[in-house]
Amino acid sequence: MSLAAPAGWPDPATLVEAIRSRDRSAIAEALNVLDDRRPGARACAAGLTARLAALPAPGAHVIGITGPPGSGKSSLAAALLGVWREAGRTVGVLAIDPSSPRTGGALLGDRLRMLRPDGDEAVFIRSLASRGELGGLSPEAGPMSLVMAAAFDVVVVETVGIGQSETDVSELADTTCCVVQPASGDTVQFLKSGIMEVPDLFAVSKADLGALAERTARELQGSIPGRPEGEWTAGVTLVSARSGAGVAELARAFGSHRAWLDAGGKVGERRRRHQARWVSRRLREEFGSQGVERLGGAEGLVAELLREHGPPLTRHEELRRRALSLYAGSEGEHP
Ligand SMILES: Nc1nc2c(ncn2[C@@H]2O[C@H](COP(=O)(O)OP(=O)(O)OP(=O)(O)O)[C@@H](O)[C@H]2O)c(=O)[nH]1
Ligand SMILES: [Mg+2]
Repeated sequence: MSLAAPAGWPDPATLVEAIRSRDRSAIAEALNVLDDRRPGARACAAGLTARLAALPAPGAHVIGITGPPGSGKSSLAAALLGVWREAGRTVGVLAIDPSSPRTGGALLGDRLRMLRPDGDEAVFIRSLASRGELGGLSPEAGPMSLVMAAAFDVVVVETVGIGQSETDVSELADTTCCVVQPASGDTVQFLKSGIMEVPDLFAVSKADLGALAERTARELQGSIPGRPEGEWTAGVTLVSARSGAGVAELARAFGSHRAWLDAGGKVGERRRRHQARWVSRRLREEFGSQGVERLGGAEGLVAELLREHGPPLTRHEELRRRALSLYAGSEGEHP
């Protein structure tokens, strides 16, 4: 696939340079291109992600903040942002907003803008519609996080959900934190039922509620399975966005997880695996699980994508063509 810009669309190479120098209008433009379904935009997006994926493993820390509706994710993200900014780090935020009126939770963007009315050039916030009511990640979130990671030291992706394979922010983050609110026994039960493996960190929010929060933290701590020597074991941090308690400690826990990934040279591999899963998931959405089977099955596809790694949008397009030609070979089966 050509990496040149189609007429009328920005030149990907120029755009990537501008993104890396944190040019806000270039970042906004790149995010718009990734969000645009027109063919010219798709071609430009492919060139853009190819260049972004080829950058030397960026130092950016991509953080996923997930958890049930109303658990306190946005408030916590805003508090963490304060800690990171104090440490001089630039921060990009992708807020996947289900805008659930149920919880009365403010959109993260609004909340942050409310907290920092003067505006901060080192912070960039972009809200993204969620795919469904439960806050499923839209397919654009993966490539968008690549743009953010090229520009900022820390990239936060906030999304509702815990562990559903479709909606999992852990598939684009280096470190995923699950936010659990006090006395949410259901959540703890749910977590125990099998997805304790997914988050790298747990935060029990609203610690200012006192004993209730402490009990929830103990319960959660007690259900984290032991890990073999050398493996990462998720810890539980009690935090209050309201009082600020535990926020710096949680920021340190994020740092420790990233340092653990770095020490084991795991960041690049983790990102390649995320990108492979992203491609595989896009193909399943278009061609169904039957289609994926014809391409070698989900596992086989991920293995192939890891073996022959390439920019995600480019690999996706190649495999789409392969799937289409398989279907063209057997008339009338295309879904
Ligand atoms: N007491 C207390 N309340 C909090 C704290 N953090 C958030 N809340 C409240 O919890 C509610 C939800 O907070 P949000 O930060 O919007 O939660 P969220 O998980 O982002 O919500 P959604 O994005 O709608 O899923 C709000 O009413 C907050 O005021 C906290 O540290 N202490
Ligand atoms: Mg929120």
